[in-house]
Formats: sequence, structure tokens, C-alpha cells
Amino acid sequence: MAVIPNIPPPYGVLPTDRQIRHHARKFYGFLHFTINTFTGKEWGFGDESPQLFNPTDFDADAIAGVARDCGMSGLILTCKHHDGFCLWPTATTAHSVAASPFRDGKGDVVREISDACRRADIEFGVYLSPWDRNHPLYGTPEYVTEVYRPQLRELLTNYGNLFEVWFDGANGGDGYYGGARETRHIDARTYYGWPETWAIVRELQPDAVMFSDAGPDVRWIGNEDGIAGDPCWATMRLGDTVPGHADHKLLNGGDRDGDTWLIPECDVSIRPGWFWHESETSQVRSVKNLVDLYFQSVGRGGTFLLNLPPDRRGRIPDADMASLRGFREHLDAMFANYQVLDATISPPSFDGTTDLETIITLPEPRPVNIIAMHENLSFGQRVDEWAYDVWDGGDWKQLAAAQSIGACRLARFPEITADRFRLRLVASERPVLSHIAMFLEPEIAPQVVTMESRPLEVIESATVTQPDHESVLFDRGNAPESVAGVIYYPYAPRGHVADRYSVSISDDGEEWLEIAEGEFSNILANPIPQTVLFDEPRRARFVLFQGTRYVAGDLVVLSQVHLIRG
Ligand code: FUL
Repeated sequence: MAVIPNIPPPYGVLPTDRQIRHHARKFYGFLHFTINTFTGKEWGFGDESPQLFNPTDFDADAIAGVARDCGMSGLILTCKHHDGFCLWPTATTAHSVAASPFRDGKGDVVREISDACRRADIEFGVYLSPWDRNHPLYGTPEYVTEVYRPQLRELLTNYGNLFEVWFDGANGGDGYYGGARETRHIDARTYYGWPETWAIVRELQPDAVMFSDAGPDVRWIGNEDGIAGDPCWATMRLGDTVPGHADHKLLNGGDRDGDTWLIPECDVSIRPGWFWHESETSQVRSVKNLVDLYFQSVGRGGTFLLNLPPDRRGRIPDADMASLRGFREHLDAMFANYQVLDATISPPSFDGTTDLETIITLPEPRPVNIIAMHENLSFGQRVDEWAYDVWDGGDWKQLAAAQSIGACRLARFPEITADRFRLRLVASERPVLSHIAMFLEPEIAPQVVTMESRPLEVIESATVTQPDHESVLFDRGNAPESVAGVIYYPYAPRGHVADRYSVSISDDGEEWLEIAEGEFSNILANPIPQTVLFDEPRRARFVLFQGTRYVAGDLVVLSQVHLIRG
């Protein structure tokens, strides 16, 4: 490091070099792709036939190219999700791509995606679900030592340099487990022996960061909406946090006086679900929403992990690409409007301790609406509170103010044309900013949405308020219309919601026929509307929706059930 005058001693906990490099990656992608893509599920049960995995036009270069073109620095692939299907020909189980029709059983999706990332000049990372609903040994110590860790070793040694290893927190529960079809509980604190598992990653991929609820390098942001708290501190009191057992609020905002540096990573899908579902094509996030998410993740000192689920061809669908393209063009236009290069900054430099007041003078009045700031993280996160003002000719007027800065703070304010601005570090511990800039963010062009699938039409809705034994009976009268399915809408995020359901129909209210039942996977972490389409549209006087199992959150749920026109 260059000798910097006036440098203060480091403050609090500091990031490692590995973490400093990771903060700079800012925006990267997730690829959720496996058997679920072909079954329409979010969490496979583990009993799916490997024959189902059969993408018709898989093109890893096309996928990596989309990621690179929209500015992602890397891609993380679900090499194994909770259903246990391995996307590479592993020696640890027969439940893999080797038993599928893909490339006549000779394919390796991990190989193809990792090679394509390298060709596209972006980095590659792996997601290896600890929970395995397929494997007979899951729940025993042998699963960890003879299945999970060997799988990890295969991924860490055979696919070149990895930038991130993603350890999911969803743990245990019901599953196929080699035919046992039972519920297996594990103790998230002890079962996986995380310290030993993490040591394997350090040994084989020393440059990779590891993600989990508890780090050790990167932490979950506590929601699957991609939104960091404000303020968001990179430091956190780790306490008894372990993967799968964490305080979501704490993860979201961190702790000002935390004892551990854990990069806040904001993960979110470009569609409601993590896997591709045809019915969600009309719900791809808009350009505006993606740009807002960038401000709420990277702009609050975190990283932005955006999921792009490949479809059954093995391609990123057009609607998703259109939003991504718009998102990239918008950010490029904004950052091209850099307004500080020729500014006079007084005091003049951000190399040493930053003064508590800095005046930014432009050569002439210019329109701006964004302030961007970065702390030099080698000296810790030191700013507690800041404000940004404009000189209106007679007085200073405040444009924006908040608490944390960290790796990056992007703040919007209403467009103003002026030549004199002031940054005030209202509360801080001898701050060291590395950069400050202003931009003009253009308006977001209205988006042409290409609807690839027919939107679902709701014909009747009912609200449910009781926290338990949730059932809704629809009386469709004597001339009932045909019903294609139901949508269960868990209104209260992280509330008390059904995660198993059953739907029955009857003409007389006495004899019932169950026409659908199943699981609302991942509903607590990602409380999105759950669509259940029947095998065929049904016409019956009574339709009964029942929650048959509940997962408890902190709040009593207010949910809704909609009937969809057949
Ligand atoms: C969660 C999983 O349960 C979801 O299916 C998804 O993979 C998400 C990124 O992480 O914990």
C-alpha cells in the first residue's frame, strides 16, 4: 500500500483482503437450474427421476454472455439443490446428470457453465445444498463425511478457480431419503461440522469467499427480496448465528459495533420463484425495479446477487433478457454522467483522513441527482452519519442524509442544477473516504413487456385471518364456471403460513374429491403468491382449499386464496 499521510489507525474489525476483493465484485448472478425447472417445483422432494432433466437447447456460452453483457462479475450455479440432483457426474451418488438424457448421460453442466464463464471473462461460483432430500444417509454423520464433503471436494478441485461457495441455510425436514419418505431433523448448530467444512474450502480454494447466514466471509441479508437495511453495517455481532439459525433483522442491518466483518449479500430472483416457471413469465422484474434493487443493495454497501433462472431449453428467456438489457443501459447512462472529474474538492484529497466538511465545486452549474461515496475499507467502516447539501446562492439546503456508507453509498435526491455542494460527516470516527462522485440519473424509459404466457384471471377471492386450521370454502353456485387452479397469497411476510396444502371439490358438500395437494416450498424465506394449477380445469359447486401444515413466523397471517378461471 502506498504511504498515505495523516493515516489514522484502523477502526474496529477490518475486512480481510479476500473480503475487500469481494466487495468490489458488486453485482453477480445466480443460476437456479435443475430438475425443478422441469417439474415446476421450487423444492424438489428428492424422488424425481433423473430422466426429467433434459434441456432441449442448453447453451452455457449464451447464458454466460447474458451475464457478462448485463455487467455481472460472475455466476453461481446450483450444482445441487435440496432435491439432491447433482449437475455434474459425481462419484458420490447415482442421482446425477449422468443418469439423465442430457448429452446422452455424458454431460456435465458444472463443466459447461464454468468453462463458459471463463470464456466470457467472468468468475464462477458454486451452490451446494447441505440439505439433500434424495440421499438415504441424510441425517446421519456419514452423509456429511462420505457424501457432502466429498461432493464439495469434487467441485473445489475439478472446475478451476471459484470466487464464491454458497452454503444454503434450509435444513432438514421431509424428503424421499432413498425411499424412506420421512421427516429428518438435524441440529443446524452441530450436524454439518461447519468449521471443518469451511476449512476444506480454505485449503482448496483460498481465494473464494464463503456465504452462509453466518459467513465466514459473506452473510445473507435476511430476506430474499434483495434489499439491505438502511443503515447497513458490514460488521455484525455473530453471537450464536449458524447457517440455518439466524436473526433476520440482525442480518439485514448488521451491528455498528459488531465483532465480525460479514459482507451483506442481497439475493433475489428476477422472477417471483428461484426456478423457472412458465406461469411467471409475465412477472419478470421491470427495469425500474432492478435499478431500485441496485440502489438498495450495492448502494447500501452490500453486493447484489440476482438470480436468472434458465428455462427448459437451458436458455435465459427473452423477457428476462429485455429487463436485464434495460437495467444495464440505464446504469451505464447514469455512470457515464460522472460529474466530479473536473470539480474542485476542498480539502483536496481523500487519501488521508477525510475532513468533516468537504466542499465540491463544479466549473459551472450542472444537473445532478445522485451522490456516490465509498469508504476506504482497509481502515474499517468509520462513518456513522452523513448529510449532503447544495448551495442555493444564499444558504445551504440539505439534499440527502443517512447513516452508513461502507463499501458504497448511492443516494438519490430530486434533480437540481447547481455548482456548489457540501458533504458533512456528521458523526464518524476519523473517516477515510476513498471516493466521492455525483451523477445524473436519467429517467427510466417505459418498458415494452412481451407477454409470453396468458396472465391468470382471478374469478373469486377470499381472505383468511385465523392463524391456524386455515381452510377456505368456495360455493360456486348451481352453474359453476370451470376453475383451473388456486393462488395462495401469504400476505404477512414471515408470518404464520401454510407450507402444505390440499384442494378438494364436491358437488353436494358431502362427497369430496382431492384434486391437488403438495408443498409451498420456501414460503417463509420467500413469501410470494403460490400458484397451484390442477391437472385439468374442474367444474364443481364447492372448492375447498385447506392448509394442512403450518410454519410459524412472528406474525399472525392474513392470507388470501384466489380461484383461477379455467
Ligand atoms: C434458499 C433456498 O431454500 C431457495 O430454494 C433458494 O435456493 C434460495 C437462494 O436459498 O434458502
